[in-house]
Amino acid sequence: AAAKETKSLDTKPLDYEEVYQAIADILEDNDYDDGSLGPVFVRLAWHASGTYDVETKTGGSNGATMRFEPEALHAANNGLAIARDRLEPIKKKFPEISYGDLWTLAGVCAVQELGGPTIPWRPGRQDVDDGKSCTPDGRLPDAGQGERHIRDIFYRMGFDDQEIVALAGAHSLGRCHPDRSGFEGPWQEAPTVFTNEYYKALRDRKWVKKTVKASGAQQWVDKKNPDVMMLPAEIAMYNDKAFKKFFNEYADSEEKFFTDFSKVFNKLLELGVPFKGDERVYHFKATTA
Ligand code: DDH
Repeated sequence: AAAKETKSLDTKPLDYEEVYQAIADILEDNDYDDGSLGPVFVRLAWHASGTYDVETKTGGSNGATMRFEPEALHAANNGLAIARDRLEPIKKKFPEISYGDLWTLAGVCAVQELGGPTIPWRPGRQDVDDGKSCTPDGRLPDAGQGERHIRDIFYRMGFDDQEIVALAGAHSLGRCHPDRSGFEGPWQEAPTVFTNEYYKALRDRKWVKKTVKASGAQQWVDKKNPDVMMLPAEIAMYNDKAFKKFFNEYADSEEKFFTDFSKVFNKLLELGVPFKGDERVYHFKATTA
């Protein structure tokens, strides 16, 4: 009995505030892309979660199946090994956290630290030990396709038109890499600051077609600043009447975008997670605020 007592006194519950802080501490890296790992962490959290299928209740961030083949090799996940590897020292430091919790927490941390809204987050994802529950390829959106495909993909996850458009605003962060997706460039000039500039760019700029030299992929670029880009799927979405209404709402109001993004990103990261219901919901405080 004495030994048992000592053990329970020694085991400190995992402090997710500490994990959040540890992730915040590694975001800045002047040798990587635009100086921050934040965008690729957000993409990792999204691709881990966006495999969910409401009908079969398969996929999602529970399990962290992207660690295994074949999911690790799906073309949509090109480049995400970088994000997974960069989070490995944090997993070593806090071994009790599941990879599913760590990756989604990294997405939350990155959005907040780069100036975005507070995203409620709770732990509860359990890892699996092999790739048996990897989802089939093709569950994530194909940027070369149009609005019908995008609706098919996101309705399958359980999102509606407004939520699809709110989620797309994550492209306020980061860039496309020719060796990962074939596309090239950021969506606006400040890819490490979370704002509604993505929506303003779609609404206000003149977009012209361009072929990426390195890959042959077709994308759209800002006529005035051809370093800035949009994906074929995004121009197609913007030209859809029902989607356009929401794009313009978010271009008009960053406040509305932040409120809606917080809800929908939380929903995305929780798809298919078997919460017990008594988990504490965290609202982490951004260290940069
Ligand atoms: Fe995305 N995204 N995404 N995206 N995404 C890419 C990069 C990033 C689509 C295609 C691409 C979301 C939705 C869509 C982020 C977050 C989110 C790239 C470039 C392509 C292509 C990858 C590369 O070359 O490195 C398409 C299509 C859609 C769609 O909605 C139709 C969503 C929902 C999110 C989210 O997080 C909620 C982020 C962040 C990046 C930047 C990554 C980086 O390394 O930088």
